[in-house]
Amino acid sequence: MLNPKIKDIEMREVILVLGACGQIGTELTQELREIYGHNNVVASDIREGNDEFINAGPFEILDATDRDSILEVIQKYNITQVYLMAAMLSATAEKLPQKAWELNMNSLLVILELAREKHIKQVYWPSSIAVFGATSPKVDTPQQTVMEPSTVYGISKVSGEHWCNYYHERFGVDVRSLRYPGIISWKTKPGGGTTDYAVDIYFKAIEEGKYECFLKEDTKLPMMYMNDAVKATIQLMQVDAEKINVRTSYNLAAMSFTPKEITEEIQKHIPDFTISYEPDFRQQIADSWPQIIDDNKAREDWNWKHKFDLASMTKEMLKNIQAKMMCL
Ligand code: VAH
Repeated sequence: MLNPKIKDIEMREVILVLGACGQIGTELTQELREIYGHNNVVASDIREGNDEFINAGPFEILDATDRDSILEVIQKYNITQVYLMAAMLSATAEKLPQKAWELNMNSLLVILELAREKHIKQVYWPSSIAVFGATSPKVDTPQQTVMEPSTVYGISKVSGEHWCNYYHERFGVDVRSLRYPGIISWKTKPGGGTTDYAVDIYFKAIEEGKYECFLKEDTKLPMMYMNDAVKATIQLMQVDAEKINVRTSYNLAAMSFTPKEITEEIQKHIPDFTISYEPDFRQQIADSWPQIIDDNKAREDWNWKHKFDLASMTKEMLKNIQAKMMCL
């Protein structure tokens, strides 16, 4: 009988999060540290994060496309899992198409190759509802359907999904992925996304009592509260491999709403809050995306279920933003 301690060490997961200072990366890293222990989750990003984050566990400055530096960190900490959260989002990607492609694709290919070479046991890579385009069904968008994205971000994500499936089928790499909707959080603001309005609106409602929205009032988009997104990500990585029947990326959903609907929900708490609409280039991006996602495959295969809806998320957002402002 092996000394149980040795077995534990052999089974110990040590996780590297690339892009740990981003909107999802920050909260994902914090939750992983709660589960696996602070010293078993190495946070990394292209630049230093805030002190609280840096001092909460191991941190490394890493370029997510730099294979040799990443391999050095993998060997330094005996990494077993990599969460690749570094990416350029939809709106910024339209301004820097080549850079977006390089970051979003080269980082994935580096990690998939390191996994093929057995330096990593398991990989998580986020896709997005941006993989769908104007020719995809807008309502109850299925797991498999026409996918003709018209944004650089969507093109990089649909390409990445096929690379993930190829590396799994051809080399047995255990890479797992979710098509995130717009993610809403209060701890770390998003950067460069088309769905960012749904975060900014809460901050502006409290700070200024008014918000100028860059999308039209009836633009319905799939959205999710950060807690649900982090829960789904870790749940997918922990489920037994035989339960996973999709190795491109799973549709994931919680709610869909328009700027008008989120405004009305905020006004239940801040009655004088007002909104104006000045659509910009991001309207065209949003118009190419689905309105309501069918995520039954994730619910059937690994028992996914969301917790937050628009009303409960709005309560959480306003409560936490107000508390955060009191501390400033
Ligand atoms: C973006 N937040 O707006 C991201 C997301 C579905 C949208 O991929 O680009």
